[in-house]
Amino acid sequence: MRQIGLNSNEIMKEIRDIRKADIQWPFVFNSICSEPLHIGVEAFIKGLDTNLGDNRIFKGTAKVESKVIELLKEVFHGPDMVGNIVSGGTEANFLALQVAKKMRPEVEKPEILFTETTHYSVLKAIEFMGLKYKIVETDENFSMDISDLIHKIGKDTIAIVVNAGSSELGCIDPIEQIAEIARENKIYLHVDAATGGFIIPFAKKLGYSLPEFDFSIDGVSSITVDPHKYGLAPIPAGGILFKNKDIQNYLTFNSYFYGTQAHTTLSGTRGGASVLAVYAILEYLGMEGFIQITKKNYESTEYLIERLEQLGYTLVCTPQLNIVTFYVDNAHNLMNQLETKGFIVSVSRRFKNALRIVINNHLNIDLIDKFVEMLITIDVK
Ligand code: 0PR
Repeated sequence: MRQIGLNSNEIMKEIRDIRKADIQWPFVFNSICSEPLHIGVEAFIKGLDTNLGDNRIFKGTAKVESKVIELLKEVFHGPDMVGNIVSGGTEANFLALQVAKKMRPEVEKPEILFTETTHYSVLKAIEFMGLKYKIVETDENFSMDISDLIHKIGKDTIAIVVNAGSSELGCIDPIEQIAEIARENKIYLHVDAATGGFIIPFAKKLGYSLPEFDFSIDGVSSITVDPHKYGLAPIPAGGILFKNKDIQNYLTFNSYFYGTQAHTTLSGTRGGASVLAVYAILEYLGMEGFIQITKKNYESTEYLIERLEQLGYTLVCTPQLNIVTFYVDNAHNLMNQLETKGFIVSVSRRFKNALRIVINNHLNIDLIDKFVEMLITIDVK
């Protein structure tokens, strides 16, 4: 570290230069996260010194977290829903599996079932928590295969994790059918809607026919839904929602100080800035604002698909959300070439011969045109 500190102007100039090396949003075609809404950033800044690990100090901000959950009750059809704004989808998935594990102390080798399309945060949680798992097969739509699920359920199965939708393809599992099976077998059902949580409810209002995924389904115990993805909040802002307080209570950890509230999250010290940002965005956009953003994202997605199909590309699957994956020759090489031209796309390890494009709020039809023109230049068919 330097002996004598620099002046703030110099430091801020360096910070601005550093940020110039980051890819600018109009070129980001692979991200489930997006440029946060300005109102969210403003609210975030107002909360930089807050810590929801100590609600005795930050009484005002703590109340806002309850308000956020209250606002989301209607969106996710959970009248008795409780939850927290956490660091992201990974923490939310950890918390859900921890509840599932604590609910079944009698099971010696607890096992979790999910498909290969499930986000790797679930595998992280399993490894950290010493759990076992089995992969359930997917059907032709890359959704959980019901007959294989029934086949794989055993006496040690404590939880099923389903996608709404998957991070690679945006596929939604048949959650209603799975919930029925989970209920019959008394198995905890967690929905990972980190990606789809801020899309599906609004897309349904626009008339898109998408499967049910939330607490309206009897048997769903918890949902991961991330404001820092399609909720357009600044990072970090994940969300864990439980159907009711009795379920969340399995997570309760007492602090060792009198008067400090019991914790239900992984982090102790927890920034309230995220909570203020999420609240500001929910209030600012309202249902109608989210519906309009979702409409634009679907129109852009449909436009991209149309252009790709005109060029002769074939989709890996018909997207349910705003993720488009299409087959190409030598995907890795194409991804690298696009990157040298400034465009970021992804190639998944499972679909090695396909490019994956994520449409989010920072993209529009003009930017899609620019991207497609570049694709044509590089990948002449
Ligand atoms: N569950 C699902 C369905 C997800 O899509 C993700 C992240 C998670 C859980 C984990 O959430 P956190 O990353 O908030 O802990 N999905 C993205 C992905 O892996 C994360 C991401 C976002 C990656 C933007 C790259 C990027 O530029 O695809």
